[in-house]
Amino acid sequence: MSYLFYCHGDNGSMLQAFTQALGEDELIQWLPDQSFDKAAVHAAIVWMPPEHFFDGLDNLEYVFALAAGVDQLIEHPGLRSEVTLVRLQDAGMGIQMAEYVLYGVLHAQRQFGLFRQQQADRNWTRGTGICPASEFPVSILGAGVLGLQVAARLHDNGYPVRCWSRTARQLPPGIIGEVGEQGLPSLLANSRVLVCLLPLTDETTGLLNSSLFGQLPRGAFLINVARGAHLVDEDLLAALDNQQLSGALLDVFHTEPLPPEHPFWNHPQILVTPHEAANSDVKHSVEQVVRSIRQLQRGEVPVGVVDRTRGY
Ligand code: NDP
Ligand code: OXD
Repeated sequence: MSYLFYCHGDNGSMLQAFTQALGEDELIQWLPDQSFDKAAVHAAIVWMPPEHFFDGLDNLEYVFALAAGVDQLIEHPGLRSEVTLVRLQDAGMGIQMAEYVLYGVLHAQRQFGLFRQQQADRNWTRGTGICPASEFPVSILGAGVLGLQVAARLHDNGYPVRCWSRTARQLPPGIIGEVGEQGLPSLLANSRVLVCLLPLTDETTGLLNSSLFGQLPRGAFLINVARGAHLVDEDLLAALDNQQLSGALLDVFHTEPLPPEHPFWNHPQILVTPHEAANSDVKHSVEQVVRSIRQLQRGEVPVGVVDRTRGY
């Protein structure tokens, strides 16, 4: 079987690792205007494929996403809905995501945003007291592969943690779960920091808006590491202006790279990072995809098959 490969931003290491791991199977690197036997391609391995990537791939059965989130693939106009989509699970991202979120939570809890502004003004004013982690609750929207690892790290660091999911989940001891729309108000009311780790779906697009911010305690801090389209940008700016929120750490944006004229770049209460909260690791990604390929060849169902009806 032939596998068509495209990984945006790959420096060659992902391509080389897949070529070695697939052995007998042919890996074709997708290049613009390159001719190859499209009929022989039954599977593709991709991250951010270009617009015409899927053109003419009439026998395509499987797409392996080199990412945890598959919103861009689900929305890709060239990808037929009957093609089975398999995503990465963790692949080294859980640990990195937990570190990133912990940094943001510490930033909020220890008032580093305030001290950063004071430093700019050479202003030596001591804080209003240090709130212990045990009195600084953090909530995570999403109790999936990454959300649960973030939750465990924050819990280990002494923060009370709540997680929100669509369906009831078995959670590790000490972590409170809230489910569905009815569970959201009490989670929000108990959040000094709100972390978004949801997949982008019809239900979750634009969820981080004025109405949701209004249900958080005054002065709460937002961390968005999921997708830019979860956030209504103007509503965040308004919530910072009226001090409903004290700050935000954002890794993902409606348009990436974040356009130079975007107000987030210069906002004193917003920290911007370039979609770097967590990167999939080459070794784990290749092992996981090749394991899934072999499972499918044996007629088994691999982990990470996307349910298109729920959108993740
Ligand atoms: P999972 O699919 O494992 O987890 C998703 C979680 O969200 C599940 O708990 C799910 O609920 C919950 N959920 C989905 N829809 C709803 C809803 N409508 N209401 C309430 N809860 C909902 O995903 P991962 O943890 O692997 O990844 C999460 C996202 O993180 C990715 O989709 C991607 O967008 C983002 N990401 C960002 C990275 C970065 O560098 N910034 C890197 C990697 C991922 P249930 O448990 O009931 O299914
Ligand atoms: C992902 C990402 O979804 O990097 O894996 O955003």
